[in-house]
Amino acid sequence: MTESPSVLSEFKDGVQTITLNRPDRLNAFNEDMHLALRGHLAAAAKSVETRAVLLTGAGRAFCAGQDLADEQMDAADAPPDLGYTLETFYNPLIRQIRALEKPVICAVNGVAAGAGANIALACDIVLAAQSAKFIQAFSKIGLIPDAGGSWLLPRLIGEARAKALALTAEPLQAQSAADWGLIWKALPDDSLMEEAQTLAKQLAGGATTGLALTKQLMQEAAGQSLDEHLDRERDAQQQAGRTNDYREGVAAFMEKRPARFSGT
Ligand code: LHQ
Repeated sequence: MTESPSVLSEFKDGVQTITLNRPDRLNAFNEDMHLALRGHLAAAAKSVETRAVLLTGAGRAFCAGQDLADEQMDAADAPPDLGYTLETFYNPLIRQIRALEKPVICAVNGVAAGAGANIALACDIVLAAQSAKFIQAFSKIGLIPDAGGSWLLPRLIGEARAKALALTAEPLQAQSAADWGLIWKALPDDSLMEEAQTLAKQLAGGATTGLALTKQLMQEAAGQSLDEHLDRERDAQQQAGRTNDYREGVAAFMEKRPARFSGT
């Protein structure tokens, strides 16, 4: 019997769908899964045909975070170096998602716990099944919210809610996550994937450079003054204005027809 790959990847309609695939472990991360995901994201970043990425999980969970049964996590003898694990695997992954010059949509199909929750939140647009929940599980095992969680959470939902979620590890239902502004939408379970694919396809047909610059600008904004940021907007708009897609967008508007963006 050949072992199934820990991450699946499929291309259709300009969208690279990447599926975490260790369902027996609720798609918890081990080294193999990290390396596979990194490879698929790098390929998606490089491919001219890929103009949007859709990340989801196989089975009943999105991702339960770090695989706590992995030998690297064994705290029985000498304490493991979790800083090394973050530096080597999680931090590059979060940076890779944020730097990808294409929209990354996350379809949270079930529970997202620990680093699994924060990997989802690092994506550009997060949709979740109504039955899904987000759990900052770290405090239950004596850890801190990683994979960008302690940075993202207070920015997305404010310090009061962020601290309470992280300190209590209380599960947050998808609908509340949407109501709080932690994610974009909670959707009925049976329509999640269809809606996520429709959205991904729509973005894959968009003006790719403009979308990438929009993502970058919003991510940078938190660390800049308005004055600095106005300069960044000027430069980005200058770049967007030089694309074929800008020309096509204006022509389509004038001709009262849908734009056919090429992504160039
Ligand atoms: C798992 C896991 C899992 C292994 C479920 N590992 N097997 C940490 C350290 C180092 C550096 C990097 O950063 C991190 C970040 C982290 O992510 S730390 C946080 C790790 N995650 C958690 O603490 C979550 C642990 N899991 C849970 O709390 C529950 O499984 C949730 C709430 C996700 C789901 O609960 P249930 O729906 O009741 O499912 P279950 O608990 O029965 O799990 C099903 C199976 O999956 C079970 O295995 P079994 O052989 O009994 O069927 C679990 O052991 C396994 N599993 N999460 N992270």
